Amino acid sequence: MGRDFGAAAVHTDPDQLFGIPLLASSVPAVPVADADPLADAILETLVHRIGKDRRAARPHDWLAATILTVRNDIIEKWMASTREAHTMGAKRVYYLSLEFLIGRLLRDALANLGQTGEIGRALASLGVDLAEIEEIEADAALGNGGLGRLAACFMESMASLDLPAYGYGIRYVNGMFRQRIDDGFQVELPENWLQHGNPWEFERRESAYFVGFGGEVVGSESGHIHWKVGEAVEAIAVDTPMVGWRGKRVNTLRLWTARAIDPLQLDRFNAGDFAGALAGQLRAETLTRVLYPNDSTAAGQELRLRQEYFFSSASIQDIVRRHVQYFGDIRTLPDKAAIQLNDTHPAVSVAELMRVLLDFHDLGFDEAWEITKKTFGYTNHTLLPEALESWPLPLFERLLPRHMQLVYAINARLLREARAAGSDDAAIKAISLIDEGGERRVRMANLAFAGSHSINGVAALHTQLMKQTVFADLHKLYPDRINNKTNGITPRRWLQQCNPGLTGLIRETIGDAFCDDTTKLDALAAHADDSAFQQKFAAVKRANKVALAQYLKGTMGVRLDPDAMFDVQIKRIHEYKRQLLNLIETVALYDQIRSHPERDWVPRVKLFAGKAASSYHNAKLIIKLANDVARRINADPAIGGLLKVAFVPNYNVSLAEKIIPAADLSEQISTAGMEASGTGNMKFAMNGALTIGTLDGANVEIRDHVGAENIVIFGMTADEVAAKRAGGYNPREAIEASPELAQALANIASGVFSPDDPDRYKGLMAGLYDGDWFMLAADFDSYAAAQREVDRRWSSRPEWNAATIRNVARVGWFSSDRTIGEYAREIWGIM
Ligand code: 26V
Repeated sequence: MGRDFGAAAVHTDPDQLFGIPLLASSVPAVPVADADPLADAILETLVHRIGKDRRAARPHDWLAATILTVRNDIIEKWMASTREAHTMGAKRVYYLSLEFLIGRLLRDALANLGQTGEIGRALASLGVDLAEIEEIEADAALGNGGLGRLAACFMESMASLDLPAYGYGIRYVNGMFRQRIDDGFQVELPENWLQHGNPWEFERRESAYFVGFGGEVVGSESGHIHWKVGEAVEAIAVDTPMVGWRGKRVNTLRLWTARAIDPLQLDRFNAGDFAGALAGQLRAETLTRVLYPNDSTAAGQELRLRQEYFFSSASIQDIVRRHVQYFGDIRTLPDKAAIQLNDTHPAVSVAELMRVLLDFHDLGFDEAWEITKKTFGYTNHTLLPEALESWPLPLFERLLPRHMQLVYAINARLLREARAAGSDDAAIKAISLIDEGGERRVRMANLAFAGSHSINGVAALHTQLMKQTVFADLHKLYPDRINNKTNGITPRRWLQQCNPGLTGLIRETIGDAFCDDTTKLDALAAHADDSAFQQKFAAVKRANKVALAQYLKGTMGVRLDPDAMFDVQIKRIHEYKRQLLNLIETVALYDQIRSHPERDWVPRVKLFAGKAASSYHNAKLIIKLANDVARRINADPAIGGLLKVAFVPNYNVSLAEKIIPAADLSEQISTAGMEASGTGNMKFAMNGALTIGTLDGANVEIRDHVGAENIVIFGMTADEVAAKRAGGYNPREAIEASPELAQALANIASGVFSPDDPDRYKGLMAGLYDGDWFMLAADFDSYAAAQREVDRRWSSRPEWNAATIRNVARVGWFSSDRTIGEYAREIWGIM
């Protein structure tokens, strides 16, 4: 578990005690800490907890000492929050998620506690720069993308709204892979966020549960059903405090780590089989070793199902244990616990709770099923068929034989209800928990739906499509269950912390009411046309761009002109998100600039960042294309700096916090109907970028809020996409109708950007002619025209500034506080 910060861990390694201090030059010769009790506290922690002399301390030692000092204050609040929930007998929320993309925590915690200033001053008196040590904190990347980041925003908002809530997930030793770009290609490297230890976490050895796998189900003499497991591991709780805004409340993020029950098999060890003696431990630890780096296709691997059951079982056992301990009667569970399933990854929890209620609490099936449905809510985050989880039935049965029985029993009941309600054979097939077409599979989305009283989508359009497509028949059967909760983002991290310049300007202009209620940002609209305010607003943006340019100069050696438009697309690389559409338009623009250098082109910097799933061939090829396009365009003197392209490696939360405040244009260009919500779209708008986007996901609602005149919308609607697909879409026709597109595709296909391997993109381009599932060709002309409209607006800067100010003013509704308020009132029944 890395360094042990919990115990009085003292390093006695002489090298460490007397090593060369990295911050030596900034350590004042005369101690000045005496006057500041906080500085004393940090120093005291450094010496007694980290075991470092002040002169020998390295940045990571200062970071750990600072976190441990701040943590003391957090612990007090944490205990008070827990005590309060207990004495009030409050209903608790449990957010079950296989991903929590929380990023760095120190800046967040300090800002929410209102201690940034005092800690900064205390550290300065010790010769340490707070910003510098904040920067070296590891970015906790326990998630893939939007779904994981949403869980992190929700944890912060639940604490900010003073809701007693627990997040449950897995403490992966290796989170999202580190991305290196080698010669333009993505290379995946293991991520190692725990290498310097993790001073935020508390291991709770007393909170441990057995989780079983395999074996068989037997009936005992007493008539009880007994699952004789084939193998068991121990789940150990590791808790991280989640601090709410203004330090109101501190909640718990409880992540499970797997341990072997018998970590060292002494008999084997004594027999000389040293590796064999540790094999059980290795096998157990493998369970919580790595995050599945895949958000496109079901991993289809046994380990993934094991991870899902492991964390579901431990969480359900913990929730039931807490309930019984506090309230005595398991029958009151739905009154005191709301469990939210973040997508289907924890859906096996439905069967697990049933098992606990039936096999350990002796409830009848009907009663157990009512309790289960009242307790669970399920959030769907994608309609992509390849991302809808299902497990081969033989695998499910082998790993979870008791749950398999329960799935059958639940299914029998579900299909009985469906038949009674008049569902026809086709509907029955669609509703069934078992997919019978081809190899039999257990459908996790149907299980989650059946076992929940609420099923929500994450944006209005997405929810509507859920009703019309994947859940059409289940929706007909249970028309009251599907509801919408449009996503949101925490304004603490995504405005106040990442953009102090803009936050300061807003505060001096409209006061700080927006810090507690982002809808108060609307007061800014009154200043949108005020040219003095516009100038200050533009100056903040420019300063952010200068800072980003400097950072990228230092990290990747690219020179960016802060006066050019920063046009940004950062998110997971996926064909439906259409980074390729952006790149093809970039190539077309490049062509145009070369052919018409005399025209009044708007200087642009095109920034891309994002990771591709390791197995996703086309996504990785798109990364290579971005780098190839960048290499060629950036080296072309004929372009005269009018166009610059950069692919920034290793996209993560911390990088997003740097890029978003510096963006002028936000690219949200998915094929309509495919992006469930998007949350980057909200972050950019809140930081004063203009959106170019399709009517997809939350873009639709962003347009409604900021006003159609303050966003650039292009392309087909979701209905038009569906109609075109149904009517036999012919991409070749679309390409031939657009000379600009045809030329760009020909350039890419012929190796203009890949002279070292001219055929590199032949297949990718042929795919557009042959199928173009994501309809790039159909939307290309509309997109290119929208880009020229963006140019026009940029050229009239007062108009641009007014529009981006109105975006900031009107996007306050997209705070995750609003989203969580809706979950609390309408799903969880706790506000
Ligand atoms: C599926 C799988 C399949 C097995 C391997 C690992 C894995 C990981 C993730 C997923 C599903 C990802 C779904 C997802 O991230 N959806 C995104 O959710 C965001 C928050 O609601 C939303 O803003 C994005 O539009 C949506 O794509």
